[in-house]
Amino acid sequence: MLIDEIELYHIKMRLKAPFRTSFGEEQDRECILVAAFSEGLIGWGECVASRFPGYSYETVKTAWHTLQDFMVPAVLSAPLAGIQDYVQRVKPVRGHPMAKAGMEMALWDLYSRAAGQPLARFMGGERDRVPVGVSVGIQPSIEQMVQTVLAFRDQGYPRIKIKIMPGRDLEVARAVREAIPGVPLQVDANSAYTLESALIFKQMDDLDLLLIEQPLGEDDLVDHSKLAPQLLTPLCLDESIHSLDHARWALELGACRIINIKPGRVSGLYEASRIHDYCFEQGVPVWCGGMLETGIGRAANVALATLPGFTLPGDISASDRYYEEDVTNEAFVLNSDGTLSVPNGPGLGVTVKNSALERFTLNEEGFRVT
Ligand code: NPG
Repeated sequence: MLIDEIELYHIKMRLKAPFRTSFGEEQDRECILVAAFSEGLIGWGECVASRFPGYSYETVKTAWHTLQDFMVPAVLSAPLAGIQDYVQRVKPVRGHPMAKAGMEMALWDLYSRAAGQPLARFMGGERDRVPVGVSVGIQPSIEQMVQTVLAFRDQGYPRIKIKIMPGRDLEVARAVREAIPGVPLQVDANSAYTLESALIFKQMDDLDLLLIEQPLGEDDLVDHSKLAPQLLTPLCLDESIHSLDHARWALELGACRIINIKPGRVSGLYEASRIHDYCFEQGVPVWCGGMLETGIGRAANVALATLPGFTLPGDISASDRYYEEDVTNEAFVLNSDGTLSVPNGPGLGVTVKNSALERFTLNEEGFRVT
């Protein structure tokens, strides 16, 4: 496939409510949208790097540079033989998984559109609905956390995740557990602790949590492997897993029993599906994480979550959980059974609303074959 043109859009969208984690607060979400043009078709991708390097070292600016100087030339230099060809071409670029993944998503959209198939089918997924949950940021008080969780429970979210940080952990989790007995609940620390805090996590064993996500440092598989056997609750890794090798190492070390897969964190849907396949063979449950995506990235996450090993509900909430207005014409809506429906149109199955894109765009640039 010959890609004739790539457009990059740096966009900024106001969240309905600020989203606070152990590494900071976001009120406006910034990201990069990638449009790839070929043979009259357009494929869209979303690069999830944020404005601030708190979750990962990548930012909108580093991703723009990496896309412009390396991914765009890799794609425009010669006709592509497929997704794997792209993956090989960008392999020499060390790191920068979110930039790689944003471009890759646009190519997945293009290739599945060209095949006339929904991306989910193109990737081998079989479900037409995927189970989802909601992720609730750190709130100003325990009471506000409980109220926010109850409101999401009442909206029909069947699984709740709450963010925790030092000083706002056990008591908050206990209050939420008491408010929603029996509802699947998990906590996410976003790497905010060290092994010295093991006791806090041991005390969480009484709360019947589905999992504890990324308690320790991103590069700390060793201490995770020391913490995991001290707990009854399964540990799940997010920030620590950037590739299939990381997943294998973490499982071999006993550093986790569950893996959160985010396409942006692992260089794209290709590596994401390889991690899925490996975990599926090993009987290790996986679930799809979220990064407050627009309708574009959300559609890709929904497609990924149709693969059979995604047995736990994803952080893939309905569009109205995040934004008053999305950049896509189609919205994802929560079904009464706590799922999102998989779009059945070709590719990602969503289309870009040009008027919204124009309003949200801070900067745009086009690149053509010269
Ligand atoms: O629903 O998309 C969502 C948010 C899920 O909690 C969520 N994401 O650490 O997993 C995370 C967190 C996140 C959000 C990370 C934004 C980075 C940026």
